Amino acid sequence: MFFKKKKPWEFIASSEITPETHYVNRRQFMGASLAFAAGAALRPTGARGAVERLGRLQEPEVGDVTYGENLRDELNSYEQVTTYNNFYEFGTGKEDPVRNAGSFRPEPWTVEVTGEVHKPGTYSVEDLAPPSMVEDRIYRLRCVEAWSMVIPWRGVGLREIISKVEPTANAKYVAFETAVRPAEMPGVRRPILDWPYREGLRIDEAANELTFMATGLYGRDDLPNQNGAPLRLVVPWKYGFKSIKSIVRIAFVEEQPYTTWKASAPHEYGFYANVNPEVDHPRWSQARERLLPFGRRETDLFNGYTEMVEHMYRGMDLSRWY
Ligand SMILES: Nc1nc2c(c(=O)[nH]1)N[C@H]1C(S)=C(S)[C@@H](COP(=O)(O)O)O[C@H]1N2
Ligand SMILES: [Mo]
Repeated sequence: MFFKKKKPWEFIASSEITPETHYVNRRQFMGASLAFAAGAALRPTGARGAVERLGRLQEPEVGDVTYGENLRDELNSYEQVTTYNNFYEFGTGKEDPVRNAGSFRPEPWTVEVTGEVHKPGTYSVEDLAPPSMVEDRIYRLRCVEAWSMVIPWRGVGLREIISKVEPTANAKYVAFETAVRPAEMPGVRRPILDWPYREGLRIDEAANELTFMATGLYGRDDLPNQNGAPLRLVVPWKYGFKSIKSIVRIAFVEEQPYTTWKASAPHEYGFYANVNPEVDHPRWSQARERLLPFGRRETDLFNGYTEMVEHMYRGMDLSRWY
């Protein structure tokens, strides 16, 4: 008898993904969502000033939730996934994206594909992620701030997009850029980061089977604005900041591209940014993480995806990946 080995995104059956807005994980989240709401209420809110120092960004929030025991991996609720976000174009608070992204218009949308490709051009979201190719995948998202969520995404493998645009042999890296729309994105009116938000991957990382371009979540075909509508990257073995949102430009390039967080604080954020419990952030440990809304777990090397990615880093110095 032949057993097909399960892919890492198949461990939670897709039948458990429901399109319900208030999907509640039966065993955990009845109590948890109350704890989450209480935590949110206790968390300091209010506008932080324009003078906010970079050193204060991407900082772990501690003391605002009650730690439970290490939890099994269970889906976070739709509400958690769409109301606790990092998307600095809409502000630096966790509730800012959901609060401020309402007037963002993700339609119509085009993505410019440039550089070392045989088929450069302006593509629609449907060109890049045709409905016939869309699939659901459950991934843990591990933020560098030491929290994680388990999210059921919908979208296409980035490798499908790469094969469509046909990189040349000179393409060694892929660079991504987020939209900059001051009228719709209050965060970009302030120099919080060096806009546009930019991220990148080595070409083999981009073509890895795990690397995903999300166009929806929770069994829905569209992505909420605060999660990066209409299309955003998901790179589950790397810290969340690599998973760039609302992408307008994809460039295939020869040299390692400029990336926003590395440029902002090179001593704190690297290009590779692979999840690694043994390499602490200079200001906090990465050994453990808060599994939102109220759990706690040990952090896994490569966020638990070692088997599918470690071959790409053989010979590299683990301690320098940060
Ligand atoms: N354009 C853009 N992309 C971004 C960010 C951002 O501020 N701007 N934040 C990143 C960070 S730090 C994280 S943890 C994830 C959060 O994704 P989520 O809000 O969908 O959970 O998005 C990443 N992508
Ligand atoms: Mo993050």
